[in-house]
Parts: sequence; C-alpha cells; structure tokens
Amino acid sequence: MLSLRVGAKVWTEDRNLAWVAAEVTDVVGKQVHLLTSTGNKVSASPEKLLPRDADEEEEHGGVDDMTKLTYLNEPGVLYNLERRYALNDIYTYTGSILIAVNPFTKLPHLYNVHMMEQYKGAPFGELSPHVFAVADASYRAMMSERRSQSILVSGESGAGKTETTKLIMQYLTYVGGRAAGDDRTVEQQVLESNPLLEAFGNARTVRNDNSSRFGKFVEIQFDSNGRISGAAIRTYLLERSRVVQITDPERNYHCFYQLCASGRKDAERYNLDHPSHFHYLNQSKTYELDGVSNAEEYLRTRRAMDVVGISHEDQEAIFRTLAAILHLGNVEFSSGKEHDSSCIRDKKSNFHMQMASDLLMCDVNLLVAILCTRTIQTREGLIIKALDCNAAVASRDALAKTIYAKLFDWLVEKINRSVGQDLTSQIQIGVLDIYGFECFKNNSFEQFCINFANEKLQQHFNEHVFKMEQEEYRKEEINWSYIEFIDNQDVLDLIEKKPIGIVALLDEACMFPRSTHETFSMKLFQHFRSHPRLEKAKFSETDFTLSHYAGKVTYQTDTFLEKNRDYVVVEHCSLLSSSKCAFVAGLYSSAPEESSRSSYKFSSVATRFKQQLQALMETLNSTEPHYIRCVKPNSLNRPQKFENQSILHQLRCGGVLEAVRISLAGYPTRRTYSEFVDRFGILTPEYLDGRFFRL
Ligand code: AOV
Ligand code: MG
Repeated sequence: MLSLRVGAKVWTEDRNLAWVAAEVTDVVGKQVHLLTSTGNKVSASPEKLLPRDADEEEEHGGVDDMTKLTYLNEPGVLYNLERRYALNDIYTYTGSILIAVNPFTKLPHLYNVHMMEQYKGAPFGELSPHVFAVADASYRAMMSERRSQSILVSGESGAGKTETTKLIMQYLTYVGGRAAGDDRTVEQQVLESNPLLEAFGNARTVRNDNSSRFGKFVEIQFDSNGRISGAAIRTYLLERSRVVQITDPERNYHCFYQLCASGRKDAERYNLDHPSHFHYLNQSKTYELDGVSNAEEYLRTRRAMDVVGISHEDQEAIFRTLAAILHLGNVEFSSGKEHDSSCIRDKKSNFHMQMASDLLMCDVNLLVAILCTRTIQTREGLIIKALDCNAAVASRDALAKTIYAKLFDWLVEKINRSVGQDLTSQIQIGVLDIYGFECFKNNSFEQFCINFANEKLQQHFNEHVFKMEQEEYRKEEINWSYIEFIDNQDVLDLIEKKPIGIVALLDEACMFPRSTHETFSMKLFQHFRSHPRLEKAKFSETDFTLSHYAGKVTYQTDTFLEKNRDYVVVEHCSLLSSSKCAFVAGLYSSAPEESSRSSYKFSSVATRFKQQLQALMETLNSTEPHYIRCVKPNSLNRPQKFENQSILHQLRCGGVLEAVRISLAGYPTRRTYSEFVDRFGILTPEYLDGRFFRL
C-alpha cells in the first residue's frame, strides 16, 4: 500500500511528461500536496499516485532487468529506460525479452569483436543486456536442446529492427563461422546479402531514412558441430507502388540514386544524369540522405554483388534494367488521332522510349504497342483496343513495377542459390525483420498489409508470452492470478477471416469488373457496422479506420482494388521474354497461363500475403522464440531525446508492461521431467538405475 506521509516518493501524472517524480509535502484531507522534480507544486488525489523507488537507487544508472525494480509500475519502467538511455545503455531486459532503445548514433564500442568474444558462452543475464546475449542464448539453446530457434525483432518504423537484425547475423556468423580468410564463405555471403537487399528493398520514408519496404526471414542453418552450413532467405511483399510514385520528402528505392551517382561506370553509359531529370525520382525533391554518399553506396552494392556471386554480366544487366525503368518513366503520352487513343508525346519521350527498349533489348515498336493498346479476347476473337493517355500511363507504370518486382525476386533467388541451403541441417536459427507498424497522414493498401503483418507478429508474441504461460500454470495447477492482456484475435479475424473479412471482401470486389472502391467500402461498412475495431472515417465516405493493437489507422481505399490485383499482362510478358538480353528474358521466363477471358489474370496480392504470413507463423511455431522489442525514442531520429509519451505508448501496445509483470510473477525456466533428469540426473547417479525413472 502506498504510504503517504510527508517526504514519501511518488509518481504523479503529468500532461507533458506522462509521469513525473514528486515528493509529498503535505496531506490535507483527500488531497496530497506534492513538489515535482521539475519544481512545480501540484496536488493530486491519493489513488492517482504510484510509489517510486528511493532516490539512492536512482543514483546508479538504473537496473538492467525490469524485474529488479522495487516498484514495478509504468513510470518506474519508463524512468528506468530513460536513465539507462542517458548513459547510452540502450539495452534492458524484461525477463528474457530484450528491450532496445534506438540510440540514433553510432556506438562502435558496443559491437566490436571484443564484445562478441565476451558474450560468447556467457550465461544469459551475467553481462550487461545486449543483442549479442540474445543471439548467444539462442545459439546455446539450439546446440544443447537440438531445437531450432527464432529471434523475432519488432517495433514501429524506425525503431531499429533492421540494425538489430544485422547485429544478430553478425554475431551468429561470428560464433558459427569458419576461420577467416576467404571472403566468399557462406557466412560472408549471408552478411553481404544485407546491403544488397537494402539497396533494392529499402527507401527513405518520413519515418526512417532506410526504411525496409519488404519483410525478411533469414534462416541460418547449422551442422551438428554448430558451424554454419547454409542459409535461406524468404522475403515478403515488396512495396511496388514506390517504384512509380513517391511524395516529398520520401525517396524511391536506394539503388536508383546509387545508379545515377555511378558516374562514368554506368550512369553515362545508360544516358542517365541527375535524378531530378527522371519522373520516377523527381516527384520528390529529396535526392540525398544525411551522411550517405550515393556514389559510395553504389560501390558497396557492387561489392556485395561480387561477394554474393552475381556475375559481372548479370550485374551489368541489373543496372541496365534499372536504367530502362527510369527512361520508361519519362515516356509521356498525348491523345492520338482516333478517339480515346494515345501516342508517344514528343521527341523527348521518343528518345526515352528508344532508350528503354534499347536497354531492355526489345523491339521499340512492340513496346510502344503494348503501352498504347490492349488486346482483349472476346467470343468473336482477339480485338485490339486503343488506350487513352491515362490508361497508357497506367500501363507504363504497371510494366515498370512488375519489372522491378521481378528483379527483386531474382536477386533473392540468386542469393539463395549462391549461399546454398543445407537440406540435411536439423538445427536453424531464424531471424525475422519485417516492416514496422506504420501510420502516416495517408495510408493505403501497403500500410494495410504492413500493419496486418505486425498484428500477426503481435499475436505470436501474445500467444507465446501470455497465453502459453497461463495455460502452463493452469495445467500444472499452479496458483496464478490472471493477467489481462490485449488480445488482438478480433482484429485478425476482421482482416483475414473467411468468407467475410476485409481481405475476402476485397478479393470479391477485385473479381467483379464493375466494383469500385466505393462499392467495396460500402460492403465493408455493411458487414461490420457495429464491429468495435472498424469505423467509417469522419470526413470521407470510403475511408475506414482500424483500431490496431498499436493504435488507430485510417486507410484510404481509392487504390485498394488496383493494388490488390496482381495480374500479369500477357503482352508485357511475351514482349520481355523475347528480349535479346538473357537476363531480361529470364525474368519473364515463367509465362502466365493464358486466361480465356482476357489478357489480364487476377491473383490477389492480399491473399497471397496472408498465406505467406500463415506459413511463416507455422515455421515460427516449430521453433523456440526469442523476442527483441525495439523502441523509437523520438520522432526526430535524434540521439539523446527521450519522448515519454510516445515511448510509453510503444511499451503499452507492445505488451512490454504486462510481460514485466508476468516475468516477475512466473517461473523463468521450465523443463519437462525427462529433460530435467537428462540434465541434472548425473548429480544423483544412485537414483538413475531405472528404479525411479523409466524414461
Ligand atoms: P526499422 O528497421 O525498425 O524501421 P532501422 O533498423 O532501419 O529501423 O533503424 C533506423 C535508423 O536508426 C538506422 O538507420 C540507424 O541510423 C539508427 N539505429 C538503429 N539501431 C541502431 C543501433 N543499434 N546503433 C546505432 N544506430 C541505430 V522500418 O524498416 O522503417 O520499420 O520499415
Ligand atoms: Mg527495417
């Protein structure tokens, strides 16, 4: 019970700081008078106050495990993180969960070889909290239990997931690597896949200069001696719309700016110059990133390609294809002679058209034809329909997007083939790095998918930390007080349930030619009129708001239908598969089946994504998970700025506070009876003669 004598140390709520430390100066009736640490005199009612650790304990830089706090309450947890953060102690445990607060500054002393050596084999919790400790714990667990592990890194956009993932991979390749020397070892290739995939799959957003626009699950395989024997990278849904459409101050994918800065090597050869000359890049006036040289990054990407084993010929083809996409984006159309038709606008557009077809090594007239017309199969046979200017632009953009997406898939496959899988490996460590929860001013289909993935991951966390724990106690009939946690099953049902969920309704809309985003939204509101997680947005007839685990997000549905339709235009396919460049033709080698009704074949992006996530969850469920929760300390991406309100929000949504309580109240380790005997039986050999234990 909180003792409210004069001089008692408490926390009191504060509008700006969320919580502020205070001392009781007087108690008058039902009001407690306080002096806050910020020097204000305030009064509050006793039930609003929380007890605070004594100041003496505050002197020594906080505790490294939240469960060591004397008073385990929200402000205590928050303040502990803040104190540690001020000393650049960015890591803190909550039982076995690691909380990592993004330092937004380089901390090289934390991540060198010396550090890795220290954490190698050290019992968990003995040294200061560290991402290496989590990686080491999973490696040890894998070796001793012969069971696959996974390390799941979560947190909102810009919180530090990708950086954390890279550190984990660095550590695992360190402990599981072979002797140094050769730079084309499996582990080197695994590491170099990171800068390569970042060049093609990361971009600047308003939240993060190096935001992952795809999800990634890297499975590192080990042999029975604990040496790395192979790896497999699975990627999830790359954001395609970015290739053709960006808004200031965001950027397109890094690789385009790198290519433009490559100077004599490539840029000149492909008639490229400053990004401001290209429509796909100049929709935003942001071309440079703070502290990053596009030219140097270009060389880095090239080096990564060398290590990963991409031939110079293929490298040349990759950058040539990127250049083709940029030129394609500069092709403009004007109205053609006939009604509702289009043609290439002017000489300049003609030049870019010629460049694009030269670089893709395909026939320029055919390329013009597939952009300005569409072939439709009718009962009477094939007819060729002219496209108006808008439709031609859409066709051009669709082509650019599919080429890019195929290029990205090619890279992933190439890395996988080059690194090689060890199909005999029984033990693996999977590291998951997805795009973090996003809530922008405008949110579209991409954010919907990204947030859906985060809901899934959050559920895995919930299930594991909470449901399993409680289930276990119930089974073993251990006395246990139920801890409330925010279950997000209802949001997931709303999104993915069949036959009626958001994804199912969207697919249905995509299959009916006459549907529009208006009819889709109408259906949505009809079906879920009183659903507590879904609302109609205030100032729009078609926007909807979802109450996600991490907060409310309003989605604009305008482009949902179009973005969910993943059709391959048969003409695009047949043109590019006939390219004289083997690389380009190879991207389109798997021709889609001829659809009988039209040259467009619908397959649902959202449904495929949903299935991929399902498969991922199944993989994760067969492993022992380790969690790292990344926290973004401020929205300015600056060091040493700790914004209480937003951090508290992240801790609350991520279930960190409940996890603290669970770890505190629960039993940290558990073994089955036979595991226990296996491990500790040796201490009492006299009992192991089979009389007591029949295993
Ligand atoms: P994210 O992966 O969580 O966002 P990143 O890992 O890209 O976030 O981190 C964003 C930026 O924070 C990095 O570019 C670094 O500048 C900085 N940073 C993060 N962790 C560290 C660290 N341990 N040490 C130093 N700097 C760090 V997103 O991909 O947007 O969800 O989709
Ligand atoms: Mg990332």
